[in-house]
Amino acid sequence: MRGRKKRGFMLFVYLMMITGMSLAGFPLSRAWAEPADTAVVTPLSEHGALRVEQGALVDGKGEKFQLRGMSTHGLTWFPEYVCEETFRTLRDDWKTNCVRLAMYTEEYGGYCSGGNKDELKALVRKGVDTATELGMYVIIDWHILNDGDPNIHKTEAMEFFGEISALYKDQGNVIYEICNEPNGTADWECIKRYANEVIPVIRQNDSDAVIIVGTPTWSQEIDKAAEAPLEFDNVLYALHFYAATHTDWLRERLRGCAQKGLPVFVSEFGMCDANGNGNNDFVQAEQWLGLLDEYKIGYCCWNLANKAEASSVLQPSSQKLSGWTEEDLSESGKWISGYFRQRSLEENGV
Ligand code: IDC
Repeated sequence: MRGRKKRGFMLFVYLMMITGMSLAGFPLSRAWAEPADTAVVTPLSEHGALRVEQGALVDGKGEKFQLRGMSTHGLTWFPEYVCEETFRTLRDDWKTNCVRLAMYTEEYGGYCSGGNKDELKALVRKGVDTATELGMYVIIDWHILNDGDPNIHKTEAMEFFGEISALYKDQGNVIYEICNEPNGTADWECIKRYANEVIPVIRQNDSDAVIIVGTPTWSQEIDKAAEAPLEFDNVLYALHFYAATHTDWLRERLRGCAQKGLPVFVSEFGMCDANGNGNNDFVQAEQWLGLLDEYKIGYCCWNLANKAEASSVLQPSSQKLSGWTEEDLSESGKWISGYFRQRSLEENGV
């Protein structure tokens, strides 16, 4: 319906609403007069498509916006958590607004090392579609790790992102993370070469998609990106930390880059050691998240699984996919779910 026709119809509906009458002359039900279900207010319906402006991620209203959420473990290893009931608990109980889908490229029968490509893509689609139904933001993470240089699997990355971005080109909630943690010989020049080829593949389908780019040394050297940023807009640079390993010195680096106006995103962090295990350091974690909240930088916590390691938020004994209680949660799970809730309470009163 366009132009005059649409205006005429809207005027008619408006008159009915203010007079409280239906087409048949009966009073309008509440379902007509008001939104039927207040739960339809979702992170996405409230904030819309995101973009990067003056060094910060902003929402549809142009206000600084923090993504907060959980990262899955490797999709191949823990596919069961990619489902509606899990994501709903993360949205409604943990008060998060985004999910990161970590698809390893080498480890664990990864996408480029013998993994079943069709099954993995189906899981990614299930994750994106589930997040979309719930009005959450979703990050598609090309999880390089052992394969330290993203150029090693560049051709596959270009194929993958070309295919997947064609599917989601019209959606404002899908974010592309093109290389989790470059390391080893992959310096910033290497990463830029890769990004300069992969980003246009996504942008060809979705010209304003937000894209996260990993930085050298397991996504710690954001300063290298600050010295020589990419020439694309709507790009965020990844900083990863593990609170028991990375402390003041990395926070100082973040401060420096944030003050220079570099758009940073913490697409992965843990409260424990960088090996994903060991002891949690909640004092350091609190300092980290406090700083990120101060700068309104978003973050995703590693990892949503029940593996026997400190970074997994669920106890190995827990088989539940949703509605977790304290007994289901590991120490890190209790802490981070509490943190998410507290932030939501402070910001939104719920
Ligand atoms: C770890 C997992 C662990 C798995 C290992 C594989 O927690 O179960 O055996 O990967 O190598 C990262 C990586 C992330 C790591 C995590 C903890 O992005 O894949 O997950 N970590 O080591 N960077 C820093 C820490």
